[in-house]
Amino acid sequence: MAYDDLRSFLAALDAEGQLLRVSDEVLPEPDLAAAANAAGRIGEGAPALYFDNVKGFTDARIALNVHGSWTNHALALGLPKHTPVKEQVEIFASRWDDFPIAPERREDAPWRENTQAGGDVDLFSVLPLFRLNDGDGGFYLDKAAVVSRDPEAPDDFGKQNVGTYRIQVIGPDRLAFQPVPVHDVALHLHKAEEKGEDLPVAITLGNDPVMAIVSGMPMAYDQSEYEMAGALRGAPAPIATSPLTGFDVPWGSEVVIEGVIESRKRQIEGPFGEFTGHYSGGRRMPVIRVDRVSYRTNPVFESLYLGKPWTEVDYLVGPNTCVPLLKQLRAEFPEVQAVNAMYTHGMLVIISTAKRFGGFAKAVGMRAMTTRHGLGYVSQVIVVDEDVDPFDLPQVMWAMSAKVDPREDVVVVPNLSVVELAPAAQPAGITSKMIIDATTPVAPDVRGNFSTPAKDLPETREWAARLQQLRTAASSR
Ligand SMILES: Cc1cc2nc3c(=O)[nH]c(=O)nc-3n(C[C@H](O)[C@H](O)[C@H](O)COP(=O)(O)O)c2cc1C
Ligand SMILES: [Mn+2]
Repeated sequence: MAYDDLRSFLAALDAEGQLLRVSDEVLPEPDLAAAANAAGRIGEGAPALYFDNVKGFTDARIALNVHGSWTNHALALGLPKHTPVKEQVEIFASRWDDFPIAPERREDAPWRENTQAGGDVDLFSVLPLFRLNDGDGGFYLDKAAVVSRDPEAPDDFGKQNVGTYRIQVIGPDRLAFQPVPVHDVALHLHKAEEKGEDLPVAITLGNDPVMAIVSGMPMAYDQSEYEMAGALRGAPAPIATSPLTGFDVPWGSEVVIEGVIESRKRQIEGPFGEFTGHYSGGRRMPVIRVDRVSYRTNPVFESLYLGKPWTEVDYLVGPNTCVPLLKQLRAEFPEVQAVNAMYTHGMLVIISTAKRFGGFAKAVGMRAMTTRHGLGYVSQVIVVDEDVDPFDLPQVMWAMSAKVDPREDVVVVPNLSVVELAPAAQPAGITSKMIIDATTPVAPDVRGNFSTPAKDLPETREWAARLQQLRTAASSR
């Protein structure tokens, strides 16, 4: 089942009992963010939240926590709601192999219904804005997709980018945003600023659930997020041409904001409670002038709470970080079995791999750090044997506790790149990184006493099935 817009997905969540409508009057602050924060504290399976009675707003519809549980993530991918997370990652990886699926261009985009342009642009009249964490410096659009084109290749569909970057609303027609240097929009902006040109952008808000996933996914520079959305949906992604920039934007979005990133201008943005569980400070960031806003009648404003994990962002960027790393590693090392990069957008990654020779696992770890995403995020890598499941943390802890000789198996490399947001970085943007090789040494690496591993008994598999049957029979009595 592919959802063409946020509304149809909210309806599907509702039908599955995964949308909680809060109809009692609430305060915009702190109720909205506190409710979304709480959704991450009530155990697995939390629903999306929908508010339409918010004090001070006469006409607001606010959706939060839309991807904020494995249940909702499964439904976003059109899977049965109880699909275990490891299986969701496997299915995600197999759908990736269908990339690219060309998008389908449609004419009748529903966000064409209403327009503000030029001096009439007033984002405060369209969006029911509220702050998330109590130290935030202002109002944020933190689940929007930013569409931009490579100024040197404006007709290259693959190089047109769709990415999620936090956006602060600093005026009725002004935004500031934070492009991390390893990301595609930063590259586009760099090219435009070299020429002294503004960079046009289209920002889409309230997107279909798969667009939200691909927009935050670290794919290769020239891979199209729309063509990846098609692969993940199992159907072409519906797109439309935005009226001002002419960019390709999701057909079903609630709001489309167009304008330019003003060349070489910077303004204070932040602070903002981030995915690291810490605030970024206020820093000088690029600014956007908004020239046109298109929006649906009765738009739904979607936002996302993030802070101390786990929150919605951790679900949203869990599988979508695991799978690109898996594919990029396997392209060079087919021995790699599985990648669990679900901790803080892959700041810590667990990789299982077969080994060709001694030292191999450490090479796999180093490669993870030098992937594009790795350059900005991957700071700690735990490498385990192919028979250890990186999604089964007790097994990973067993490998760490039983197979690691700290002096030989922990590699620390100083002064590598990381996002400025990494709280442990020193100075901001620079960190040491670590590989823990928790694999069994293989020749010519002859260390330790690993010659007699205790393997599961040959009959165990049969007995596991038997126990399951006996248990089912007992519970149905
Ligand atoms: C909710 C959310 C907020 C994000 N905020 C930012 C941000 O402010 N700046 C940034 O560079 N990346 C941010 N990211 C991460 C990027 O979206 C992600 O790494 C993605 O791969 C970047 O796309 P790109 O590779 O096409 O540039 C955010 C992701 C999510 C899901
Ligand atoms: Mn991209």
